[in-house]
Amino acid sequence: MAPVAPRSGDAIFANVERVNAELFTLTYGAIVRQLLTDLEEVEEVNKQLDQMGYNIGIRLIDEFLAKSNVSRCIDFKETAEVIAKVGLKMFLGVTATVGNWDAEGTTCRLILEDNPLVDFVELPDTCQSLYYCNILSGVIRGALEMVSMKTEVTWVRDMLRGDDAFELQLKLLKQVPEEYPYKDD
Ligand code: MYR
Repeated sequence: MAPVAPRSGDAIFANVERVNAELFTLTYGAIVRQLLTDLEEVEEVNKQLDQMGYNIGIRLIDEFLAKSNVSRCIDFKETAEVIAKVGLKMFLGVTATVGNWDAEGTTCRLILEDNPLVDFVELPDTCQSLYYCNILSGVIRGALEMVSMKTEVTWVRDMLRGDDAFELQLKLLKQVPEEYPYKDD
């Protein structure tokens, strides 16, 4: 029998990454399915996914800032680019294209180049109003809130609902000025 050729470290890591990504995708699918069973109403599941994402986002921002070395953004346009090119890449392995800015520079849209959350997913007819990826919009909203930006993050296109892309709208509602934490006596 021919000896088994050892695989290079790179090949093993690529394989581990792929398996981790699949496990993550399948685990997320199982969570959504459980929520649908428990909550029954699709609208409630949408809310719950958003809330779960928010709870993750408010914690994940620390890891993001520590690992990315990103410093304060000068405006919301820069923030959106950082999310699209650094944040999504770091936690989801994808990037997005930012566009469709309004005149004030407070609303834009992000088109995801890919969406690993939906691999293997098909929505049954009873769930056509489900925002399956609402966890993601919640994560972004939560993370931004921790850096003083109150936002509304919504899906405007969703391929699981028959659209031709995954597109998020980011709307800056309020930028809370950060206060100097110490009082001068
Ligand atoms: C700042 O001005 O303080 C920097 C703001 C950077 C915010 C970046 C938020 C990253 C959110 C990551 C989303 C990941 C989704 C999977």
